Amino acid sequence: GRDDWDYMRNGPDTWVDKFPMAAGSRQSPVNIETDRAESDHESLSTKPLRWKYPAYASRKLVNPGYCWRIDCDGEGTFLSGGPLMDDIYKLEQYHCHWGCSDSRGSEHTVDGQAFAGELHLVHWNTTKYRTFAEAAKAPDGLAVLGVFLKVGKTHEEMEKIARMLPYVSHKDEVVDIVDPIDPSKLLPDDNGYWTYLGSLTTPPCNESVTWVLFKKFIEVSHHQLNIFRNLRKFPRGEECPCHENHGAVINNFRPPLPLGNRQLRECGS
Ligand code: 1SD
Ligand code: ZN
Repeated sequence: GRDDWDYMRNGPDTWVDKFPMAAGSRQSPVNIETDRAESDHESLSTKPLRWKYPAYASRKLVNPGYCWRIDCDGEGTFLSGGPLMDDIYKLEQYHCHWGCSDSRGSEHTVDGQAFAGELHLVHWNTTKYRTFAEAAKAPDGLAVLGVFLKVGKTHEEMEKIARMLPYVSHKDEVVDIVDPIDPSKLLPDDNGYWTYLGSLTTPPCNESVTWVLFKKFIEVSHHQLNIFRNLRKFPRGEECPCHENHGAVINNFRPPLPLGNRQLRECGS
């Protein structure tokens, strides 16, 4: 069925059996070969990438069984410029990918190196499409901002999320966010980025995403990542269906796929 995929037995190698789009030529993630990036000043820098996220945009924290996710009220949010040019995108949700240890967890890699995690802010094109679902099917429908997580000091804004995760420890649990969480505080303090055209990294792997990956990572603590690793893949009250890792949500990343003949562009340092 629709939910019949995971990162273990029904892992990325098998997704194509049920989700044919996963075999496409515009898939994500990819390994960023920094030498291959073209600094395309004319088209990327004339209109800088700009965003605005009001504090009240983060509404609900959800455990869908394969990550944590914060669902947003896109009203008043804004992402435009850079590779998105004049189209206006709104924030739909943000979520995270991580490993079982601090040496892996990111989806994209940089010159073959993985990070401990990767945060994704998922936006949709409100200039051209009427709903998120409609945008998700279009080649220019979605824009995802990706931020690499590196182990270091405690991240203050991430701590607000970490503190709430025990309330959604099991699949399908949801809590309202009362203490505002500002997604712009989860972005690095430097705006340099790589950009390319790709896909969702989870089934059905629609080829609808303009990816923007910040060059600079953010730091989160080892303890904060361990709190992510405490999420469970199964609903409360149900017996753990898996004997491995007590049903913990870990290694929820898809390995890199070929960039092929796609263009990789960069802006800033
Ligand atoms: O993994 C997410 C998935 O959870 C879902 O949120 C989807 C958007 O509907 O996006 C993918 S991803 O490509 O942003 N990783
Ligand atoms: Zn993601």
